[in-house]
Amino acid sequence: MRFDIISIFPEYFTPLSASLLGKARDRGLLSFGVHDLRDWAYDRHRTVDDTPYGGGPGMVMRPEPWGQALDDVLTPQARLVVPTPSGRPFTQKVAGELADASHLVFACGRYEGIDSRVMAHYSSVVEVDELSIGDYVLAGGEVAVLVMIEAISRLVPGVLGNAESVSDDSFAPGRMERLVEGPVYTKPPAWRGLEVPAVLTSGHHGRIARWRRDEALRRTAERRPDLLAGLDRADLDKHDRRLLESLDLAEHPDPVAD
Ligand code: JEK
Repeated sequence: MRFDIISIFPEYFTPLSASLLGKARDRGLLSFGVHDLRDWAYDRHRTVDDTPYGGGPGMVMRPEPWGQALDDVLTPQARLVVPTPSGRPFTQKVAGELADASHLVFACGRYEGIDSRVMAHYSSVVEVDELSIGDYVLAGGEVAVLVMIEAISRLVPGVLGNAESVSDDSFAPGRMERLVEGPVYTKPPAWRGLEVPAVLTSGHHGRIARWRRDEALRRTAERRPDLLAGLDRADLDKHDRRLLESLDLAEHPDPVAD
């Protein structure tokens, strides 16, 4: 899979050479092109921004450098991803859809964002996704692109080892869809007076699976009542229902958003 990133701060992307992504690149599974938008700004000061039409605070990115850059970098099979606080939510499902593409181009805005005509124009050239990584305001698209690339890359076949399977992840399609995972433990069996739950060292694989499911349901109810509300009753077995009934599902202060 090929990733191209266009930004006025290309130095933000040095982490792509580290860790999991760096190894996947060295193994030929991923490749990255990081581009400085100012390379396509041809005036004497290499200007990329201007005042907003209609007035208001801040600056907006001018369309011409983006047009020059995207005409050079896009390919017919590419999808264009534009992070923005007003985008559709970037979820595990969206990450999975983007992981099926062979070429992704990311346009990182700064200031108050990119002149909307850029997205309007390229929508008739390639698939364009305006996406948001969450309900808070960043200073630009760069960090959002790092988040998206990390989430997408680990879904590309071969990037994760067999040991780190993707199907048990919170939000992964399957039985854990719409649940967060419960707590995890490793050695030593006792640490500062805290013991690992006995079931995990019992060797009873059935009981361990059931315990993990219970803890996932418990934690989802506690921390993500929004996810619990969206759970399909058909995905719950008798034991799941009994566990949920045993929990105090009284209204807690909403731990998400607001
Ligand atoms: C891309 C520039 C900064 C700052 C205008 C927006 C309501 C008006 C843009 N989840 C996410 N949060 N932030 C981003 C993101 C931020 C960006 C850019 C992505 C390009 N900025 C900026 C203020 C405003 N305000 C909030 C009031 C727009 C993002 C993602 N993905």
